[in-house]
Amino acid sequence: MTLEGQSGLRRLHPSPKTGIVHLGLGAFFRAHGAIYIKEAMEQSGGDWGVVGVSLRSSDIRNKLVRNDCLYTALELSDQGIKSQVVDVVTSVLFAPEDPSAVLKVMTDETTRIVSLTITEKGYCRGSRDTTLDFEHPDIKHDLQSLVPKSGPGFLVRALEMRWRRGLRPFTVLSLDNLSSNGLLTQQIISEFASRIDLNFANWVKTECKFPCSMVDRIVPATSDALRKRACESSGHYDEAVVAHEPFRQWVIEDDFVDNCRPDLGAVGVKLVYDVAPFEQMKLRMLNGAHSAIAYLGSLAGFETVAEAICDEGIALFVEGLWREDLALSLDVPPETSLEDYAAQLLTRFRNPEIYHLLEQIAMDGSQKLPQRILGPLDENLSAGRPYKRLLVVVAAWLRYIESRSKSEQPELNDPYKQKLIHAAKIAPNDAALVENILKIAPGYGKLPSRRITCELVAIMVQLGNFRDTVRLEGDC
Ligand code: CS2
Repeated sequence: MTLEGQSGLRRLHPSPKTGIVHLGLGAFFRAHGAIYIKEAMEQSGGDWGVVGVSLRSSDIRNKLVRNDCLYTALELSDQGIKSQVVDVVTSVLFAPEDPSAVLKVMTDETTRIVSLTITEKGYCRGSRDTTLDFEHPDIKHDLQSLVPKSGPGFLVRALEMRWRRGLRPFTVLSLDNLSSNGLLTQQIISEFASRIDLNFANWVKTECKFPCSMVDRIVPATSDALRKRACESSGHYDEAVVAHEPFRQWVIEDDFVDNCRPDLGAVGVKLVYDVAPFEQMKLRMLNGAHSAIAYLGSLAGFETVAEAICDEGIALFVEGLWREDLALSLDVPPETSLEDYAAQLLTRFRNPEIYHLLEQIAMDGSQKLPQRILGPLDENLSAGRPYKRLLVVVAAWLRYIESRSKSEQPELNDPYKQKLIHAAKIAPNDAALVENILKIAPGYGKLPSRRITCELVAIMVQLGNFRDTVRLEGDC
């Protein structure tokens, strides 16, 4: 039996009315935010249907349109599989094909929230990491044109249209793994708006809201094997299926335009005054450890997180990273035990049912390491706290790039790919490799002093002997 192209999903009830436009309709939002929103509407009502927008690929639009915009979400754990159909997405647009339709729905009076999972690189940050890169080709284009290409471009042009029409702004809700994601988004949108009209920029500053948020759920990329598995357990073939772990968490600053939002508090979302401690703990402990496992695990020849974390050396390294290098860098959220949080992370990473590819996490290192590893590294260096394991992660990333520069396959997946590969290729030795590469990516510029370069080189030499490096106990 061929399953391809068949779908058992048809909508039996009318779609909900739309209140949210989501930019970047990848698996993560469909397995996390969309499910919370569905539950909030079931609990408390409200018109919070979601128009999904894909900025880069038509793939998910094509799959969801064949499905009446429904999809299956599978919860995977050693307790078995739980499956549900999510019906909160009302339509999907592929932005490059019809940018005007995207602007139209973003300027609709009923749209009160525009949420984003456009990934770290989608913010088009410049070398200072928290500002917009006006040399970015898409931003250059979007400044000249009323028909945008980038995420920031769509947000600014839609807000501008609302301002010119005298409408209220929408809340911009960033759900990406970036430090102070709301503030960062506000900063880049304000910089862009100032280039258009200062009165408009002032309106953005005073009327628009950019709450910070922390999102958490492990969502592996959907594969054909997963689609088959989903079909066996649910009885229908769904090309748009997403898989996720049982755990989920969402913490949001409760600061929405006109207080308009779904009743997320009713379904377990924490609505708080200050997200920073939650976000920092998650970004450093979970995402930082993920990056460590991705680069060290790839160098050691593992494929998935669950496989790599079962390696004693990698597990010891990650536990040391949490205990020695990260714990002291955190302002732990109220009523939270960091030890319990770390123990829970280990269990989540070990979930044998989640086939979370190291390759998926290793991509876009130039965009991910600044908030996960370089931030605490910089702070620990200034405060005289332990930092060697953080340096090991940077060294592993450098070796990973170097190995990708030696052959075309598998290729490096990073917005700075060309520059990074070139820098690795022309480096005559490890010291030059460290200096060439760290000069390129945003946020890395402030790192290398001579001492740090030497330490990185020494670790890179040891990484040749992987097991000695990951067992960095005591002496660091
Ligand atoms: C991962 C995250 O791909 C990555 O870089 O670290 O997607 C991670 O799985 C999520 O943030 C978990 O909430």
